Amino acid sequence: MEITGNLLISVKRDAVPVQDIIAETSERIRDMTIRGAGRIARAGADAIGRFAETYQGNDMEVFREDLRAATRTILDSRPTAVSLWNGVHSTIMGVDDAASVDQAREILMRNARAFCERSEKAVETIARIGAKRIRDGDSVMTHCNSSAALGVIKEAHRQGKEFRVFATESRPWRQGILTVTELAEAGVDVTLIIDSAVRYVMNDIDEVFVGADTITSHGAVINKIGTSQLALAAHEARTNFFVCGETYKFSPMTMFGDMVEIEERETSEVVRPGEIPESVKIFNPVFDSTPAQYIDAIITEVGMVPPTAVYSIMVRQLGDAVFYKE
Ligand code: RI2
Repeated sequence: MEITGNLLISVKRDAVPVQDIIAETSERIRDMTIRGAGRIARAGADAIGRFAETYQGNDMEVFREDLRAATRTILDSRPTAVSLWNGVHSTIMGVDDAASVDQAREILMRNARAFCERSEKAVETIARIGAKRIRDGDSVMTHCNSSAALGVIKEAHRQGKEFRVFATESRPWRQGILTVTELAEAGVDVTLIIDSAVRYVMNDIDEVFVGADTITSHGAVINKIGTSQLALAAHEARTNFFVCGETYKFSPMTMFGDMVEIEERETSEVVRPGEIPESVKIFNPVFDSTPAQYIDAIITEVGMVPPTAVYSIMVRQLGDAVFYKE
């Protein structure tokens, strides 16, 4: 088995469907057909589960090698959201102890299902906790398209609260279009603004709710590019700034000094071909980091916590795995 670019290619035997599952999921995550940190985590876990379910062969050594390659392919699809890493790693947990391919298959399928269920439940819990912070008459701002943040807004609306939402366009992918469509369809009073209107509008905003791709051990939040600008503007306007993030968005690697890789995407996402002189360089980072001091609270499925609490929650969840290994 070898990895060529992003495609899993078998060099040992005839093509089997497991390769299609992994290659297809990886490609759909990479080209953003599947996007959003929670969704890509569930898609990654699910792909590994389906890989196991349809795997043919009984040689444990070959299976381990194929699983390693499949895992690497999924993880290489997008680099920033640690949710993908956590989703995949909680799926493969315990598989090293399996004595046979059948046993490994069972573990992987069970873990994948458990992760997806845990993830969906976490988003629902966050919605119920966060909705308490929206009051009648409030103006709320959100950025990009976060299922956790939109869950909060939709839950408050479902509870009959009357409020309005300002949603940023979120260039270059314009996920704000998805957000306003989703909220309008749910019956929420929603206004689309361009990204550079954030500070102008912020004075009228009561709460900001954004999602998270990765949360570091010191409470910084990595989320869609522009998030830190919302946080700065909110801080200056004394507006509450809330991050909605499931605990599988906490990055264990950051406890041991690793930096979060910020994904840079194609320049073609920013300008059309021929629109600007060829000599102009384009820089397209798609995430940024918001320091803990600009965040009022992180709304997780284990409660609404200050960013400084992230480290202790991670330690509790990781247990013995917390000891540093090279
Ligand atoms: P949920 C998205 O990334 C956005 O940055 C969003 O805030 C974050 O994932 C979390 O999304 P992208 O895939 O998990 O649009 O809350 O690059 O859905």
